[in-house]
Amino acid sequence: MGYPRDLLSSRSIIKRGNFALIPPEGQVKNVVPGFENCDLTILASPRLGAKFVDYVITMHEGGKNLQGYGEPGVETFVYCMEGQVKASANDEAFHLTQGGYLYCPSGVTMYLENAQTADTKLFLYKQKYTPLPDNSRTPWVVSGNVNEIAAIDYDDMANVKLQDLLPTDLAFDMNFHILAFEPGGCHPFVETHYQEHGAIMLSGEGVYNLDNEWIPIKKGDYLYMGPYVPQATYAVGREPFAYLYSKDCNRDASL
Ligand code: UGY
Ligand code: MN
Repeated sequence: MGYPRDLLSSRSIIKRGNFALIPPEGQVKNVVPGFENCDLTILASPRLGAKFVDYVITMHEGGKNLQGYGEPGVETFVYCMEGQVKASANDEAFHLTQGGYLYCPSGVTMYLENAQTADTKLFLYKQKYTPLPDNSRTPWVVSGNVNEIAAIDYDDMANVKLQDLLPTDLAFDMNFHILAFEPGGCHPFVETHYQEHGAIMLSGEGVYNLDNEWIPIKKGDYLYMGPYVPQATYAVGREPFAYLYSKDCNRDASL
C-alpha cells in the first residue's frame, strides 16, 4: 500500500443501526486471540447496531484457530468462500471446500485450520442464542455445501434463486441463505422487516436500495441491514449477483 495514488475516497457508508456498506478496500486487520496466521476483519458488531458479529478471514499457510471459537450461550457459523479448511466440532472433522459451511450451536466449540498452503477465505459469524421459551428443542451441529443444496425459485421468479443453509426447525433462532439474481433479476418488492441481516457479496454486481438510497454493490462488499431498513436490489452486470446472508427467525419480538 503506502502512499495513495489519488485523493483519498471511499465507498463505505455507515449509518449505525440502520445500514452499512463496508467494501474490501477500506477493511483493516484486527487481532483476535486464538486466530494465528490469519488476516481477520470484524465487520458488523453491536458497535454498529447489530445483534451479531460477522468477520472475513484470510487464512494463510498454517492459519488456524485451534484454541477454539465460541463461548457459552453463543452460536457460530463459518462459510468457506475460497480454498479449503478443516473444521471440527464435538470431535467430528468437516473438510470444507468452496461453498462448505459449519454451524455450531451454543455450547459447541468450533476449531479451524487451513487445509492448503495457499490462502483460504472464510466468512465467520457469532450471535447469542435465543432459546425457545419452553426449551423444548435445541439446535444441533450442521454442515453442508451450497453446491449440493437445491436452489428454489424465489417468490415464483425463475431468475432469482434461494438456498436455505440451515434446517427450518423451530430449534434454530436464525438461518443463513444465499440469494442469487440473474442480471436483470430483482426483489419482488422493497422489504421492510423486523429482522436484521449481515450479507457478504459472493459474485456479480447489483444496485441495492437501502433506506431508499440506491447504492452500487459488488462481489466482496459487505452489507449490514438493520431492523426495518427498507431493502431490495436489481442485479446488473454479466454474471449472477449472489450473496450469503443471515436472518433471525422463529422467535417472537421481546418487549
Ligand atoms: O430473506 C430476506 O429477508 C431477504 N430477501 N432480504 C434481502 O435479500 N435483503
Ligand atoms: Mn430482508
